Amino acid sequence: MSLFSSVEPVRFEGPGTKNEFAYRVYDKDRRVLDKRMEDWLKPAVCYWHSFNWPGTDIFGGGTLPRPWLGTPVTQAMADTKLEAAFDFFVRLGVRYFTFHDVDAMATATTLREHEQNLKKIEAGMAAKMAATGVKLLWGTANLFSHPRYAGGAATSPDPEIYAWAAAQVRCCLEATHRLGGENYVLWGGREGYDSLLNTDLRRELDQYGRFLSMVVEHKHRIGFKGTILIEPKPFEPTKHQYDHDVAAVFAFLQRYGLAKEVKVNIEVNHATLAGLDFEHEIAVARAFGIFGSIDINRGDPRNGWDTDQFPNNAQELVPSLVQLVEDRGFNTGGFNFDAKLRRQSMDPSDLYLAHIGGIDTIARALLAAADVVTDGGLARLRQERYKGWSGELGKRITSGALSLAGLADLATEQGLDPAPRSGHQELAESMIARYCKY
Ligand code: XLS
Ligand code: NI
Ligand code: NI
Repeated sequence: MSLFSSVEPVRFEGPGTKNEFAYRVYDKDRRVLDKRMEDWLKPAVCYWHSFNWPGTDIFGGGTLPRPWLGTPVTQAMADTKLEAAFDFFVRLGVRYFTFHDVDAMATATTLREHEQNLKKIEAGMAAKMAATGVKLLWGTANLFSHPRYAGGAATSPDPEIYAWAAAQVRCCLEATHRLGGENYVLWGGREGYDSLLNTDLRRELDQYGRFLSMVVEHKHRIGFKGTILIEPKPFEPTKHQYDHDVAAVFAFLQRYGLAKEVKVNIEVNHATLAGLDFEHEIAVARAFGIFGSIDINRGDPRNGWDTDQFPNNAQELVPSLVQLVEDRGFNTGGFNFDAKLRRQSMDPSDLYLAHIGGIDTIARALLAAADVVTDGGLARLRQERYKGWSGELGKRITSGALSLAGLADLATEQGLDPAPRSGHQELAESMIARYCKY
């Protein structure tokens, strides 16, 4: 028995069901193109917001019953939390979870204690995973909550704090590896600044580059085959975060020679905060070959912070899912629900309802995206739009055969007089809308 035992295992019952604790669309074994729905989506529940956040905000205390939380968190509390979390994963019927080191373990004050406590809960996780078949999508170290990290971890002005962070990451990366994690995430929550007046930006970036290189080097040393992921976010809690968006992360990876080693975990809400569309972030990551995984929690268009809401608008997600389907799915990534309940959603059943709604939403978007890709109209529209580039002139330009002067002379001599052509944007948009029927 756990806090989450009152809900019967959630099953697919189809769109007509009256049961709120059933999937209407998410049918894990349904074949979508060449893959099972579950293999396309790989939904994951996060430990942090779901079990480790009591519903506090800056104006008020916890509202959600999470009896295993306290200061400090004892091993018994961590064990109760583990029990409740796995009970939830199994009843919800998801195959993956994600966690931060401190979400799962008993509170530690020294590094030795940290290592021991993480190992203890790792043993508990390993046993639960073996018994249930639940797998780890990614692990990550929390390098932002403890007061020591107020000025950053890898970008801290203090090398002793940097060393603490390194120790935490080594423990968590190794634990993730032993647990068969498919990825390891670094979200640079405080790797940024609140004021440039007291910040040596160049030094901090070099420190961060070195940190990441050490992580990559250690990954290879221990034989971890998963993907190292950076999670871009423009700000919050800091005024400016160095991993601002996918393009900024790529520039950083290139500068420190890590572009082939590290990919990105793109969060919908973070794209919104950066003033970018989620599908833009995916497109940039694909263009640079660094697309990894997704945190599918969304923001609120009128609020300028990470509201971390469960997704509920499938149509909005279809352009992103089209890209995923065009790529034939994730490599090591998945859809992590890095999402928070609202503070008034204090019934244990609310955590189920939130995830069921969110998982059905991504399932709807997947089905629509698969139809769009099968239809082929959108791909044809794009192909047609760029077809000049497969012609002789296009090939000569992209091959590098022409200089600026050579190209200018050619244009002048041939008297080029190209007519503008329609981009058919409205048609493209209606091609998405027409398949949003699930
Ligand atoms: C915070 C981030 C965080 C990362 C993991 O905004 O989304 O939850 O996903 O540290
Ligand atoms: Ni976030
Ligand atoms: Ni996230």
